[in-house]
Amino acid sequence: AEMERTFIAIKPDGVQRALISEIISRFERKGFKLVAIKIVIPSKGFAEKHYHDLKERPFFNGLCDFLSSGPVLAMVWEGEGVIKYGRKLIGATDPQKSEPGTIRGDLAVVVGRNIIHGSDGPETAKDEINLWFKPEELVSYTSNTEKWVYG
Ligand code: DAT
Ligand code: MG
Repeated sequence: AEMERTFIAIKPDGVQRALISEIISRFERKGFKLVAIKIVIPSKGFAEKHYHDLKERPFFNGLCDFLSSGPVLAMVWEGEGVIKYGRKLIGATDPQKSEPGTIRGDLAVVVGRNIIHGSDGPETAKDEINLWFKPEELVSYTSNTEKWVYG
């Protein structure tokens, strides 16, 4: 299987709303593998680095204030197609447009409080994993479910 990794973060609203286990469950039950996890309060400067692609947008400052306003659950998930399918599990950026069944569709209401982040492609996944985690924080292991998930 062609394994890839993506960066997934539960934003301060998701943590405060006690949605950590609900969100982790959706990735875990799908068959994806958790290879890194930690809870951190990012500084404003760190949030600006994370969202550097959006620095020209009018909501950039508020977005970075929000991301640094409380604990964030940072994770790396591994699996075949996990970058693209992770985005599918998450749903559209605006929860009003997210389908029911998606994380944002089921659990969030407005774009400014959409509870979760997921890398949008292979390049950003690599960059975001490197920004949030040291190499030694990523754990390589064989899951006993692999032969049942992948055949
Ligand atoms: P996504 O998080 O789905 O990758 P994005 O990268 O375009 O979306 O934007 C990052 C975050 O910025 C998004 O999760 C919520 C916020 N955001 C995006 N568009 C916004 C808007 N029009 N108004 C307020 N916040 C917005
Ligand atoms: Mg994005």
